[in-house]
Amino acid sequence: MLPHADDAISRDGKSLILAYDHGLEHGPVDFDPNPATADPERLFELATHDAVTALAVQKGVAEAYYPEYADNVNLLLKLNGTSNLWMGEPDSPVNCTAEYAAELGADAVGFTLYGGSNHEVEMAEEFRRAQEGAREHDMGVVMWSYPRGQGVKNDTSPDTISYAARLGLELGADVVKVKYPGSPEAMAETVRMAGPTKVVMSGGTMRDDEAFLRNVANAIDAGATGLAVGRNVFQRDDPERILDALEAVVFQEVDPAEALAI
Ligand code: FBP
Repeated sequence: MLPHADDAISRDGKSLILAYDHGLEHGPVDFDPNPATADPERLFELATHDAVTALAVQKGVAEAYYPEYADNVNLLLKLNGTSNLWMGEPDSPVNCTAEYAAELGADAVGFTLYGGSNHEVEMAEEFRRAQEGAREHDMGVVMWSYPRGQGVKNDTSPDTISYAARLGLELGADVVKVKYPGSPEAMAETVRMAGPTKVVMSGGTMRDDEAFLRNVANAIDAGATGLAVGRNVFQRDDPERILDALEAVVFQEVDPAEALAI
């Protein structure tokens, strides 16, 4: 990683990446809890919230919607991604080059690596191309580091998650996005293994606002620099309200209960 490479998608060194690649990764079912979110425009509007430091989308969504929001939203372009229709060993086809991401105005690129999959070797080689392409165009690199597949017994164990974070450092990511390893102690070890690569916590679906914010606060106390979140924001009835609270927790380090009362 290079110093400051992720500045364009950070605020005071912290990040709140709004992830919106679910239409590809999971399909329309993810929009059911809040049907308005099937319209990418709704997410671009949410991404103008002060709390959001970048919006992560696939190429097609960026082509269609980003030009209108280029002045108000930082673009994190996912370069690979796969649909939920694929039933084979975890893999993620490359859908976009770093060069085209730069042409679209991306501030950073995102890339999923499934360490432990039978496709890890090819994916690592594809990541190399993406990472070096991003360097040529001064874009930050965010790795979605999700060990899974035949080589992985437990994809959320502390050892697996700290290894996932370490892959981010070893392969040259500026920011590595990992699942929460279950405890603040395990998160602290994950952050230690990532060295100068920043660690952001990945989302999931938690319906209890305070419990969700408490996990975020614990991760930050343990040294994570923020989160990359999708469903925990856009599936809520009032996504703006949780973004207000996240802004207080992530950037002002306000206690979660207090943040919800603001
Ligand atoms: P959520 O916050 O909604 O969990 O999204 C984070 C994310 O990494 C998305 O970018 C991606 O679409 C999804 O999770 C992939 O999740 P999985 O592969 O675990 O189903």
